[in-house]
Amino acid sequence: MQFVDQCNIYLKAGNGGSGVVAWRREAHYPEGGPWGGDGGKGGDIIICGDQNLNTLLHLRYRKKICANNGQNGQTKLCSGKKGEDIIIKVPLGTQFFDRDSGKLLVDIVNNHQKFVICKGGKGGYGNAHFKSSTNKAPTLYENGDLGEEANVVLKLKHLADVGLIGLPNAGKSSLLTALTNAKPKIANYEFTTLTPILGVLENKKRKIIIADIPGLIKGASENKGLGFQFLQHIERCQLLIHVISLNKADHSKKIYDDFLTIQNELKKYNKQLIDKQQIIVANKIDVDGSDKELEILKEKIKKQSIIAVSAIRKDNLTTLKNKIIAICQKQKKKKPTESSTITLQPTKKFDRKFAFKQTSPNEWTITSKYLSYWLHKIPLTTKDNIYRFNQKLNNCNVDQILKDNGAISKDTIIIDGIQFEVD
Ligand SMILES: Nc1nc2c(ncn2[C@@H]2O[C@H](COP(=O)(O)OP(=O)(O)OP(=O)(O)O)[C@@H](O)[C@H]2O)c(=O)[nH]1
Ligand SMILES: [Mg+2]
Repeated sequence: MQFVDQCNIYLKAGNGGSGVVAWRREAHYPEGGPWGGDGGKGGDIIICGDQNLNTLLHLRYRKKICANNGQNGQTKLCSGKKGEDIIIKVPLGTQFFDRDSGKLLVDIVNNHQKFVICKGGKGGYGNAHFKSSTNKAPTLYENGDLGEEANVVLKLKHLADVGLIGLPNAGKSSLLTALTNAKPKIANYEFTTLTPILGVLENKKRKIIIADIPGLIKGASENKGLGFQFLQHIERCQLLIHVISLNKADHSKKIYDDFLTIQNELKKYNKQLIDKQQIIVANKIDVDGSDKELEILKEKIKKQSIIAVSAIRKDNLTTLKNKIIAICQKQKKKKPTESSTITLQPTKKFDRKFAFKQTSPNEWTITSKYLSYWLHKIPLTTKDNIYRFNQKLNNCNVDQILKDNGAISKDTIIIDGIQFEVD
């Protein structure tokens, strides 16, 4: 199976549907009044943690994911249908970053954890909404809000509790098989494991997830071999198990020197990795001459205790299991980190201050989020709507501010390419 742990996607939530202008025309209701319904809300884009997924492969070719727009309102006070939400399932440990700012938007760590990453636009009101004692037949209506959009980078960093590291052929996958329910490929050649594989060590109190990653070699931190690109998957482990083969045939130099090589590569990747708690496992104790190699290793590595095992013969695995469980039980369960929304379209909360520039002798160009928002929202197609937008201009005191800066009556104002006149 292919393994993908990073991808870029453009996300766009649905736009809200527009409200409509409609009139009640029925027998016995000579002045039926406004009857136009509101637009439906645009679909949200929601991400959801799924413990059955292990890769981002299903998203690799999805360059763009868009939710449906809300339907426009209808006559007889009928609201438009809501645009359907889109749920994107991701493996646990997937982080979403904003591509432009690099900011972490959300970290999905729990099964079924949901997060609305792009909110669908609210539907616009139809004319029935605007009926009042002073305006019994309004031709007021609104467009829906735009759905939020975002360019995101997804990075999968597995949430295993324990990471298995070591040279190729050390017996990492054999150990994973012996300790957990996983069935990784095992073979007597280097780089048998090509992608991270997770296994679960069942235990009364909690499940312990163990990650097996491709073997590391000298120069891994300069991208030699395979393991380095996968080290991100053990970044969040609390415990690392460094597996060393006691079979001399697996080493081109002294076993202790190979041990140092791996420790060095870890340090070069990220200093935090080397500070993690480690168990050193000397594997293949069943091989002839392994006793002697173990003695030498113990002599050299005095500071840390070494657990000697045979993954194949299952020697001493209970001791190892108990030690793993003892360490992991001290750890707290991971909680979702604080997540933030990308609020690209905070409705109506825009600052009323605006920027302006005199673009020719009698022409002023205005930039304002508040006015742009309302210009999108209020189609200038009915008298009432034009009047309503004028009120928005007055809210910003546009005429007065421009006049204070030299504008005169009948000068042109341009907002988003649309022309207005100074009063
Ligand atoms: N004699 C003996 N051989 C073992 C033991 N554990 C693993 N092996 C053998 O060592 C070889 C490599 O084992 P793997 O488990 O594939 O090693 P790995 O560390 O996952 O290797 P890569 O995936 O290439 O990094 C296989 O032929 C295993 O059968 C053991 O305890 N004793
Ligand atoms: Mg392997």
